[in-house]
Amino acid sequence: MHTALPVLYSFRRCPYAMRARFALVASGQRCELREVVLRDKPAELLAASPKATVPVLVLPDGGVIDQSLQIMLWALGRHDPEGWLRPARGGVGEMLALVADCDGDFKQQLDRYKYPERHPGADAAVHRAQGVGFLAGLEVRLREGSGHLFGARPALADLAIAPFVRQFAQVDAAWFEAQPWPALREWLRALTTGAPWLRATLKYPPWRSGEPGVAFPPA
Ligand SMILES: N[C@@H](CCC(=O)N[C@@H](CS)C(=O)NCC(=O)O)C(=O)O
Repeated sequence: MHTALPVLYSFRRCPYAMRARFALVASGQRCELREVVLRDKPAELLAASPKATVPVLVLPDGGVIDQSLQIMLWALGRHDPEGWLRPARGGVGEMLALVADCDGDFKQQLDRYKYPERHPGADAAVHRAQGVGFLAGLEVRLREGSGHLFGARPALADLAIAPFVRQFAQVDAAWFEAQPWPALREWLRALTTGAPWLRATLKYPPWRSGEPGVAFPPA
């Protein structure tokens, strides 16, 4: 079947794929979603993007966008009814800088805190402590910005970063609850229980080559 819609290779629980799906939902950009099993990636994904990470968006003209943040910017650049690229405070450059901090050092600490066994010599407690600075910084921003990272309403940075904060929070929920971060907890709670989050995190069966994917965003 030839389709005029972009094809999104996605994995439900991947925080990078989540942020791409959030932007596709916010922009109303329709696509064909193909749920991937990471240990058994489809040949079509590998052909489109040999680096073989999700998310990957294949455009109808054959163009390939294989970085989650670029998928967000592409979708929102086409249609941005909620103003995710026009935050109430600051601008896109500042948002991208904060996302880079998340994807850089914070993600490293998260991986070593969550899966110390995959990183020889890693001590979970040390990496948790090293992730605290980023989270405490978010708490300050949320208090100053009246509830969101760049002002009073959600923007690109909130949805790009929240999936990673959620993973960090879930490693040891009791520890996270005990931290002096009420604004961060409320931000996470509100985002993760909101309709856009729920719409973007529905469960789909793995895609099989030759079969159509599912229409995304869901109706
Ligand atoms: N920089 C990439 C990172 C994407 C990424 O690392 N995704 C993980 C899943 S969360 C992945 O596909 N890993 C490859 C694998 O597990 O085989 C992006 O922003 O899209």
